[in-house]
Amino acid sequence: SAYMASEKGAAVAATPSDSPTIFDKIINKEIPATIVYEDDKVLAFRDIAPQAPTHILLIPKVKDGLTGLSKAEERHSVILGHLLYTAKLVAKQEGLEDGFRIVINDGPSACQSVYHIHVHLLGGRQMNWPPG
Ligand code: D5M
Repeated sequence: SAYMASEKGAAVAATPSDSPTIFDKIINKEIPATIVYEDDKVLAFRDIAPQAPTHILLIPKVKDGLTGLSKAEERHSVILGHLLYTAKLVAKQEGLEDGFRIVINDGPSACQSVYHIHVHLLGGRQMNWPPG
């Protein structure tokens, strides 16, 4: 894929900002993505650089300033809850009966590379702890 070879490199290159991201193009169907779940508020699609047999990103269709979790305001509580509940539905849909991992990377130290909040849903293999 054309995605940057180094995930860490991509994260270092990304500057936190509220500008439109590649995820807006996915929401607007301007670039292809493998969408696995969609409702009026959220979109779930397969990560282009999967780190597990199942690796799905869940995003709000309207960013509303939510570049990352650290920017959350009280008004975002409903969409944040809906993202997590949807992650559970998609985990079930993906057959992740034995467990799954939810990750939200926030900021440069966590290697966030896209500044449109997204929940990673990972599964289909044994996860390790602590994470990298
Ligand atoms: O995660 C950002 C994630 O976004 C990273 O795992 C790659 C993924 N990504 C980037 N571009 C695309 C497209 N076009 N389709 C699907 N997935 C994509 P972060 O937590 O910011 O490091």
